[in-house]
Amino acid sequence: MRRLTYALAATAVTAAAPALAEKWDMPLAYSATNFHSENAAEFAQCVTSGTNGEIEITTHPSGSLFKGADIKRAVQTGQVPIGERLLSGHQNENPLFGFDSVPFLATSFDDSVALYEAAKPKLEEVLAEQNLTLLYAVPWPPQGLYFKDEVTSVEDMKGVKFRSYNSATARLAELTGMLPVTIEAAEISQAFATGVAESMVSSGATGYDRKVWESLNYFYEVDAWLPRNYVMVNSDAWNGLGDANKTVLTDCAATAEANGLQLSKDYTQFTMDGLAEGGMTVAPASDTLVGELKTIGETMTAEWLEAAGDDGQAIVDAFKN
Ligand code: PCA
Repeated sequence: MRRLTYALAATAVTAAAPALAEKWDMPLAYSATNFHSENAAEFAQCVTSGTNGEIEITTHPSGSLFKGADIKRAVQTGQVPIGERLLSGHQNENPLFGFDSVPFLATSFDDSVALYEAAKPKLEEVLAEQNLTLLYAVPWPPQGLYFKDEVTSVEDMKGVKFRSYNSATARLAELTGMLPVTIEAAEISQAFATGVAESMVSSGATGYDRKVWESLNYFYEVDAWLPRNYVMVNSDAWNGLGDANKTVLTDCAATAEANGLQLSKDYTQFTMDGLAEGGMTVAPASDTLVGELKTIGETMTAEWLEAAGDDGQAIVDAFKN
């Protein structure tokens, strides 16, 4: 009897002993002041306090730990357990990652959410095959066009040096006769200041965050698409967690997804106002330009559907129904 009591006591002591604290470094591609990064920092805090420090997440913004283009591989290979990246940044690897950058497919926040829900099961499957577990995803505000000089039609875009952030934006440049150069958002202020690039497609939020009015003069609202950032965990790291900590991460992720969406909505007008205060002309694109971009959008949609095959078509069908 006594032996049994001791045995039970020993078990109780083991169970009560605090688990070894894990420090998780979380690379982010975008600057600390960007709303995605601020949201990720809150998510990190939520996990750290929710797990009583058993998992302590530290965010590393601006591509300071891993450059944007290297973050997914770093998480996949376990160099870091968690990270955030622009999802469509991987569409050259698998067209499905570009479902949210098909021009004019989903142009509002509501449609962005519906498209994401339609794509999520397949997205999770593709990520799982790569040893990645999806935690949350947040859309950027609608994408518009930035230029140095006034642009009223595609004709005005010919030969302009254009900063791209994924293969869809590089293709857009090609189809409008511009010269694409891939540059991470964290480095665009310098690229514009030195003339390496003189235009881009992006959100008001990124232009505002990077103070592009120092080099550029026009922002045309196009609402072409709303690309997402997503937060992924290495699946081995995920599987190694206890159920309680998994629940904390999942709950904090759900909060971050909801908060991030709201922040993105709030930032849409706020940052366009900020661009105007910085001295830029902020206006809807001309009817001519919109019409021409829609035609280009049809070409790009057809190309994406061709590349993404049945899975891509199934996402579009689920979104439209
Ligand atoms: N900002 C990011 C992606 C989309 C956006 O609005 C960027 O320009 O890199």
